[in-house]
Amino acid sequence: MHHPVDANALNEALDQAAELLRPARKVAVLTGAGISAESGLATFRGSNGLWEGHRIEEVATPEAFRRDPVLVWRFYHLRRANLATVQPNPGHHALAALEQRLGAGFTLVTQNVDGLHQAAGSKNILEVHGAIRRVKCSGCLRVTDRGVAALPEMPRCAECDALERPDVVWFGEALPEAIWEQAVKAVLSCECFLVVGTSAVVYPAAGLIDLARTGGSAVIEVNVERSAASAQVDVLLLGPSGTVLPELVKRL
Ligand code: BJW
Ligand code: ZN
Repeated sequence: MHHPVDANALNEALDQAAELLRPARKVAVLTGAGISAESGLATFRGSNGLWEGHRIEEVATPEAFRRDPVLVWRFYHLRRANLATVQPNPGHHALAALEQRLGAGFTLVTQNVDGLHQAAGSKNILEVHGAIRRVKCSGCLRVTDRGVAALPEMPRCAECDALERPDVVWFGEALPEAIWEQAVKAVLSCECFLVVGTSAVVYPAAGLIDLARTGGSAVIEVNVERSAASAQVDVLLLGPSGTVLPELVKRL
């Protein structure tokens, strides 16, 4: 881990990444669960990725919710309660600082539903998988922001009494169209694309990496290990985003 050769390799990669990022006036970022790991939130596919023995593909689907809404809600109640206890980490803050530097040229596309980018002060955020602080009525589709306050075990809509669900995107569901379109536009027009803390296996979000390349952007990845995207990036920064991102922004 702390072998000097590794430290040197990361240092050199950080210099290369800074060279790509420094001249860019349009920058897009894609974040995944890894950026929130250092805030204490479990990732989906890591060693702590199972919840009570269930894989995410078994609880984050409309079928699972129809079959066993109590189970699915239990999973989300726990994660909502957990959110009340965690804070953004230096990785989130570094991205907020990068936005300060770039202004309107900066777009943050996040797969995360945890709201920690907002808490760190990022502004131009596209939440392509929804937000866990919001619930959506499964009947009339009304969306309400509930923050992280405790909810009834099975929350029901105040308007139509149908069962409410978390306003997140489950497997097999479409991403919010307008938000997705903005993400595609930002990624196609950016000069530098930063991919942080994602296994890059869930589509269509992972497809943004290909799209960035198609649009001619440089791609920088930050991850503690190689991901499905690593073979196609220009610079891979192997390390925790909470230390790597502040280092990168410092070098600009
Ligand atoms: C660190 C770190 C540190 C750790 N520092 N790094 C076959 C091929 C292609 C696609 C499909 C297919 N079969 C099915 C599909 C479609 C499916 C899909 O992609 N499945 C694949 C798994 C195969 N996709 C969908 O269903 C999507 N919808 C869709 O396709 O709709 C089509 C449609 C069109 C029109 C009408 C109707 C339908 C929807 C996908 C929704 C995903 N939802 C979830 C749950 C959200 C709610 C919730 O949070 O509960 O989103 S699943 C889960 O995975 C969550 C995440 O956003 C997403 C991505 O995970 P992420 O963020 O990458 O996390 P991990 O855990 O995988 O990785 C963490 C990474 O961090 C690791 O690499 C670590 O190394 C790293 N890390 N610590 C830096 N300190
Ligand atoms: Zn309703």
